Formats: sequence, C-alpha cells, structure tokens
Amino acid sequence: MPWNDKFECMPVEELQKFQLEKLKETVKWVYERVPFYKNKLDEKGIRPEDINTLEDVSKLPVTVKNDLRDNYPFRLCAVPMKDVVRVHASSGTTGKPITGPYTADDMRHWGECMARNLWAGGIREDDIVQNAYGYGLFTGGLGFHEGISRIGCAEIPTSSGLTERQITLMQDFKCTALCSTPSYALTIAEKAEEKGVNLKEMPVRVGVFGAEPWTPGMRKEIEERMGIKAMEAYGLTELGGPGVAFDCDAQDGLHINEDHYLAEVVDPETFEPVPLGEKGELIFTSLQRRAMPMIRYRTKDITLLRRETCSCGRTFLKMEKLSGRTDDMLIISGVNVFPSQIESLLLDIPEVEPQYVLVVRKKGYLDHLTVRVEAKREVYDQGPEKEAEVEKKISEHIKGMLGIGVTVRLVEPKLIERSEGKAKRILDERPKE
Ligand code: DLL
Repeated sequence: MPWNDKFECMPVEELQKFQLEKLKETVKWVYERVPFYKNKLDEKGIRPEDINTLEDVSKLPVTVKNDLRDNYPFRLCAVPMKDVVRVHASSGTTGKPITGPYTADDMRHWGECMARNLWAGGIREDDIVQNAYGYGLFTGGLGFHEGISRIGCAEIPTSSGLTERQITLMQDFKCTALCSTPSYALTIAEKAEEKGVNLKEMPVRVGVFGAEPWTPGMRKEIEERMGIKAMEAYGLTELGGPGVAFDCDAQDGLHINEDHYLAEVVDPETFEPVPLGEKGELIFTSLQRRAMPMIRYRTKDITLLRRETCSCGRTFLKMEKLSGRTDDMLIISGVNVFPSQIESLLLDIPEVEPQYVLVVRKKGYLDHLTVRVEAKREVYDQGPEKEAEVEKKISEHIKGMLGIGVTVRLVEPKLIERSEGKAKRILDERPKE
C-alpha cells in the first residue's frame, strides 16, 4: 500500500483535473507576485486566463538556471520573507548559487513527498534510518530528514563524511536503512570491507540513494556489497530538492509526484514536446509550491516518460532512470557519450573497481577521452604487463560497444578520490574559450 493512496493511486483523469486546477493557481500566483514571470508572460502575450488545458503549459515560457542566478537571492520569491521558514541553496560547479526558499506549507508538502519516497522503499516507523546525505544548505540531508520524521522512524542524522564513524554507528545503533548518494554508499561499503566489517550480517536492509547519476550496474554492485535493496530518489534544488520522483518495488522507472510536479519532455534544441516514450530533456512545473514556484524549469536531465499501470498500483507517470545530463554529454569522435555508458561497461570488467574518472582533453581539433580506472589489488600486484592487458581489454570493450577509441589507464588501488557526496566523474582539461 502506498503512503498516500488517495493521490498516488488516483485515476489518471482525476489526477489531471487536479493538476490543471493547481497549474492555473500557480500561474496566477506568480503572475501577480513575481515581476520576472509577469514580464515573461507579457512578452509572450499570455495571461493566466489563457491556461485552460494541461497542454496549454507549452504556451508558457521556460525557466533556466541562469534565470535563478540572475535573480539571486530572492527576486523569484513570491512571498514576503516573513512567510519564508527555510532557505536551501545549491552552488553547483560554477557561478553564483541558486536559492530555494520554502513556506511552512512548502515544508509540509516536502515532508509528504519524501514520506512517499521512503515508504515506497519499504521504510516504516520501526526502522532506524541513518541519514548520510549532507546536512546544511544542500537539500539532501534535511529533505530526507523531513520524510523520515513524517513516517516516524528513529533517525540517525549522521550527515556525510567521517566514514569510519558511519560504520561504527551503523553497527552500534543497528540501523536498518541508509540514505546517501550512491557513490557514498560505495565508499562506506569499501571502508567496511577494509575494516573487516561484514555489512551483510548487519541489520541494514535497504538504502535510498540519489542526487547523482548511477547505472543499474552500480545499483547491483551496491546491493551485493552491502547486502541491501537499493532504492532511488530524484529531485533538484530548484524544485524543492529530493521528493520529485522515486522508485517502487518494481524498480522499473521512477514515479513522479504528479500532484506536485507537472512533467514534460522536450527536444533540448527546439523545445518542441516529444511524445511519451521518447527521450528528451525533462521540464517541470511545480504545482503546489508557494515561496518559489517554478514554471517550466529546464532540468538538463535526459529521460523518457511512460504512462502505464505499475504493479505497485501507483498511477503516477514514470520517468526512466536518468541516462545523463545534457551538460555531461561528451562528444568523442562525433559520438555522443554519457559517463553512465562508460560506467556500465566498466562494471562488466572484473579486474577493476567501479572507481573512475573521465579525463577530456583536446587532441588537435578533436576531444580525446582518457578513462582512469582503479585496478583491483590482485591485478595491480601482477605488474605492468597485466595492467597493459587489462587496459587493452577495456579499450576494446569500449570500442566494441560505443564505437569510439579511448585511452584507458589503470591506476593504483585507492588512488581515485572517494566521494562523500556527489562523485566527480569528469575532469575537463580542455582549454577554456
Ligand atoms: O541532488 C537533490 C537530491 C538530494 C536528490 C538527495 C536526491 C537525493 P541538486 O543538488 O540541485 O539537488 O542536483 C540536482 O542532481 O538535476 C540531476 O542531474 C541529479 N540527480 C538528482 N537525483 C538523481 C538521480 C539534489 N536519482 C541534479 N539520478 C538533478 C540521477 C540525479 N541524477
């Protein structure tokens, strides 16, 4: 049974009626309160009354990350600061941070969306949940906190980092669930192995992971190394953090909390809508947020949407596990490559650990990719000949699967920096223009 079957299992027609009502309210709310949106709608000659069907959403202007930066910190805020009870922020890798203010109602909705996420992962009030997402401005720690408290679990707010202590607390407190980024889960698993702690014998049985791309192969790796079931969370600061979408027992795509978020997929170049089942860039309009609603926010995340009856009974639209971000796409010898594709291939090679960095350099006019991946100790100890053999095997595998020539460099075990939050997989050494 879902956390909130009234909404999560609502017949689609009824759900869409609800969405339309909330969409109209949201457009009116921002038009009357945020000059940025009023100007953009006026420029397009659209008034809130022109939104009469869900498809009319495509008449509205899109919002991009730079709009949030340009209006830093609170110019997109639709309520006075006296109504704001929390502000989160995300710095990203470049430029000014973007902010995410919440009203008390926004916080309540966040807790609801996160409770659905954790509940779908099988987490219940008798669980002891170790929350190893970073606490602070990042939405991960406190977003999960909101859902964990809503369900009424015993929360252990470890935040990220101090990995040895994470393992000790997990053991001492008999934690049954772990929440972290997938790369940090792998760091914890590895540290436990190093310390001779067998996680599989511990009570921890489920993890809810997200905030960065991870392949199905990585999910399997984490499940096997920790002896848990690995579930997923998706979200972004601009839309209030985690709680936008989550997977269920079927582990076949992520259900979008559709009573809170209206999803579209568009062609990233033309912005034309693409039909259900086809890949494109994901765009969200928030439907119930009040402090900082988002109209048609371009996520840069690439996925496809499916409307189908799920074995779990939820009617919410599903988005396929993310294959990457448009920002992270590399073009190597004219072929579009996402880091996730390389990750999947590396997970097939038993001689290496799933610890890698992709280095992009210019070679003449073309981009060249070097895959630095960590050898397993027993391989590394066999010396340079063995290393060369494994490097050749991996580059041939990549050539065979993706059709591109890359350089593969095995590196010594533990040489690649371990992640405590979002792993950095790409090292871009191309000259800046
Ligand atoms: O990462 C919010 C979050 C926290 C989600 C904890 C899940 C768990 P940002 O830092 O703003 O917010 O980053 C948002 O991270 O556009 C995606 O590219 C990526 N991302 C988030 N969840 C997933 C996921 C948080 N499950 C950006 N799979 C998004 C792949 C994800 N990528």
